[in-house]
Amino acid sequence: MLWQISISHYSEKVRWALDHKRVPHARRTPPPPSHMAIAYALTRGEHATFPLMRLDGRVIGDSTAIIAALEQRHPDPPLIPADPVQRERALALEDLFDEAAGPPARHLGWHEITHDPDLLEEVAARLAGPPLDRFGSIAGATAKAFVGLRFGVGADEAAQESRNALVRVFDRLDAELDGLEQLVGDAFTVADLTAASLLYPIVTPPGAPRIVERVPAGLVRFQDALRDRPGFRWVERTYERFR
Ligand SMILES: N[C@@H](CCC(=O)N[C@@H](CS)C(=O)NCC(=O)O)C(=O)O
Repeated sequence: MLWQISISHYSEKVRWALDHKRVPHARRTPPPPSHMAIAYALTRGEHATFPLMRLDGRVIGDSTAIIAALEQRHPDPPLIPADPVQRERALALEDLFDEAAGPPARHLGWHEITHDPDLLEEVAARLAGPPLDRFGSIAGATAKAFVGLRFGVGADEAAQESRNALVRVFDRLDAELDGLEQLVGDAFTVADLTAASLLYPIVTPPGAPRIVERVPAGLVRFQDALRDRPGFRWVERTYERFR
């Protein structure tokens, strides 16, 4: 069983690993912010975030721990290389993109959504699900308050810091790829999966989660500034080839 948030890029990371390994599973998608209380209860206070996965009777929090456990339980096809040097590089890059790309991608994504009131109502209503989705303005106000309090979404200066952080992530991605197609060796690994999934809210490639069709105008402007970068096109290609 996977507990997830549909638009969350950390949930997308785990869904991609599960789909890649063709692991049959059920999914629960409780509306945020109720997921925090559910996560606390399921992990006895250890985790407040989704995704969570129940595997062999154990509830595992954190996408990295979930993929490590999946790799043990369902080794084929592998996502973590067997070669020790490649393994170390793949896991280090997984951590790097988790930490360097995850927070600014989420922050900027929500910043641009909250600056587009109609889109905010639509996104929040979809996330809330029935019957709350009938009250778009209440769902929108609640979502805006939650992301403001929890992730500091609101100020333009903070959004600019996230843009700067994301440009540094693309610099690093371009350098790590160095013109190649995979980040580690010749095979698709957890490093590729993590970089592509955690950057999906910024690149919005076909095949990535889309709960509403429209991309906010502020995000389109940022995409236009990044579009010709090798890493940006690589995220699109990685979705096309492996998702
Ligand atoms: N390090 C965690 C991060 C997961 C995470 O931040 N999940 C977000 C959704 S994008 C969440 O549940 N946030 C709730 C909160 O922090 O209040 C992982 O890799 O699973």
